[in-house]
Amino acid sequence: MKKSAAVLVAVMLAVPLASLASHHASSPSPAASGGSTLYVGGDGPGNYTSIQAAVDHAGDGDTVYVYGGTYREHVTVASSITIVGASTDAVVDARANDTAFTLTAPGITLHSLHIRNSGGGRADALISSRFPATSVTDCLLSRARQGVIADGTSDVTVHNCTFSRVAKGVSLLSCRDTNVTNSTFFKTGIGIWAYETTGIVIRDIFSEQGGTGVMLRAVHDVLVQRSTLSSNNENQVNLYAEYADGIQVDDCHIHDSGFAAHFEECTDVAMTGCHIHDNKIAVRFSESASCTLTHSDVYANDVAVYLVAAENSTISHNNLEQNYVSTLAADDSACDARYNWWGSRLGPVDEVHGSVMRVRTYPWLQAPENHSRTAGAQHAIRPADLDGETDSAPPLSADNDTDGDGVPDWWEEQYGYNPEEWNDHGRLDPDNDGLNNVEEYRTDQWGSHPFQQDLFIEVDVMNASYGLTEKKKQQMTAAFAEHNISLHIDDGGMGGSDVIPHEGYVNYATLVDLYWTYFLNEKPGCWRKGVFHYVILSDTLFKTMPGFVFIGWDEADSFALSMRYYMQEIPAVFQDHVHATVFMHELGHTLGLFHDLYPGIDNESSLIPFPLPFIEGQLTYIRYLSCMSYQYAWQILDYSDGSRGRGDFDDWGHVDLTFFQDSHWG
Ligand SMILES: [Ca+2]
Ligand SMILES: [Ca+2]
Ligand SMILES: [Ca+2]
Ligand SMILES: [Ca+2]
Repeated sequence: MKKSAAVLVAVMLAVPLASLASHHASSPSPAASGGSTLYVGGDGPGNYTSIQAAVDHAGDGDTVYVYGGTYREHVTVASSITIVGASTDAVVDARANDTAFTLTAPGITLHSLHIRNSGGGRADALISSRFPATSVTDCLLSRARQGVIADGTSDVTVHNCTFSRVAKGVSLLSCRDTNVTNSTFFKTGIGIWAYETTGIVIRDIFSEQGGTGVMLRAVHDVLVQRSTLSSNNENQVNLYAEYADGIQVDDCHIHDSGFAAHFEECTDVAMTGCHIHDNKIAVRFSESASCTLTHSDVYANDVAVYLVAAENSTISHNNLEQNYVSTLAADDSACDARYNWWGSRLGPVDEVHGSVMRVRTYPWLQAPENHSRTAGAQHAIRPADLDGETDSAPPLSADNDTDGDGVPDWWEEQYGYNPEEWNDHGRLDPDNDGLNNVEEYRTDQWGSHPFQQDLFIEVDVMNASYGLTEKKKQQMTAAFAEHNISLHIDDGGMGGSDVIPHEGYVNYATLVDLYWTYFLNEKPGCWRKGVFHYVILSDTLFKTMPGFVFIGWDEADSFALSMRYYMQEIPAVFQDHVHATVFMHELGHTLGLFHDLYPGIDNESSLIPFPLPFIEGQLTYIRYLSCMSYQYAWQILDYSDGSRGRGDFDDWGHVDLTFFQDSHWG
């Protein structure tokens, strides 16, 4: 699964960071025409020292030019002006509260700025607009709950921007005619989130190492073109749409992720010219009608096309090769699958699986079609250095901290440090459990130890009756203890556990909001992030999803389980045990155990309801006695140690207690 990713990474590394600088160096205003220019920073006569002061003195058509520097401001813009940074060294820092730019007039352009650190409240964003013709170009947007919010407006343009560590990059809510182009989304929980919006063009975007690249709900007339979505959270979907119609996906490159494209209750979806490989499930149409996949290369996925209650689908003129579990799986679906290349002149010999399906495959192609594989933006730039300078959380006040290193004397004495000699406890992590010594001290009250690996989990529930039983907690704790890891579950005793409100419908966007409200408590600097793994025991997830890992901000430190799913699926007598095993399964993902590490993890073959691939999958992984295998996920409350021979895997040897602080795939 790794070779194409390696090529891509090589390409990405070959892009010098200087090209980022040159992208953003051109400072002339794209919209300056006729108005006057006001200057902020710099040392010219009459220059303003704050952006807000200059903005307040600017009128429609004027330009505010911002010299390099860091401006710790919240700016409200009430006239139709252009704000231009000298380069992205012009930094607007909202100091982890409120919104950086609130736009209250039509026709405002923000160009060539680095905007960062907005607040953690529900409405806080780097840029928030309810007025038409908002334009954001050549900007860097980092560290925020929300990047650009456009709400109830039209003619929104986001062009040539980079989003890094933003929980929701671009939110389009009840908008018309919006464009997001030439932009990069890195470590974004959801890159582009569109709701009840009509007319969206997404072109030449790149999304990597986040949760979901593009998420669409109740939208119409969407074009996703020439975009690359890759290596996003293996438990989420690169391109997800629900209750939407009129979606065209052209020339996109989607690879090395869990699910490439998933359409739920959609109509009129047309994917063409795409290049989709090394995913678990490439394309899924569920309860959807009139969906097509044509002229695409779909290979090296576990399942290439998965139809569930899909009507009137067309899968034609594709090259469908070397998909490991099934090429076309159809459950209660009808599909025209003629004119495909199935990897053999004999056609789909053992490639199509299904039940209650009406699939036509004959005639098929006798040779692969020649598709150009130039699909997808290739301008990936890892904005690795964007996040160095942030306002850090205030230090924990420590009583009797003689050497002022943030950790009190008694703790240092207890663990053999010299309380009169300054230690870099914020970086020291002698037991390599991801908790530095300051965090070990903070969690000392709950039994952590700087020389003994600790694993903390915060559990929030939608119903006070949800949760693990004491007996199951003890069994799970014992399993970890056997591998010298102390498991600490906060389901009430460590200050984080909440009973959170019922949500009628929970999707990835809902989970991001719950994460910010009930885990971070709306504070971007919340110290529990990176210390606790976060769990939501939800009533439901989507319509019928059982559970998955999600990214609430920038890392895969969280998972959610649907309690109703298990109440319906599992006899009451087994429920306590199954809750525990699936809890441990999703927890394992946040410890770095994913399908791309070992294909027996989340082995789709054991789930697919069709006999042949099912039996094959069962036999392949029969010795892998782990809750990470779908085969045993409801039975075994443990990970495997790889000692059982062929098909087994050493989960315990691969547990990475720091993965949830720096998650990555592909
Ligand atoms: Ca000290
Ligand atoms: Ca530690
Ligand atoms: Ca420890
Ligand atoms: Ca909580």
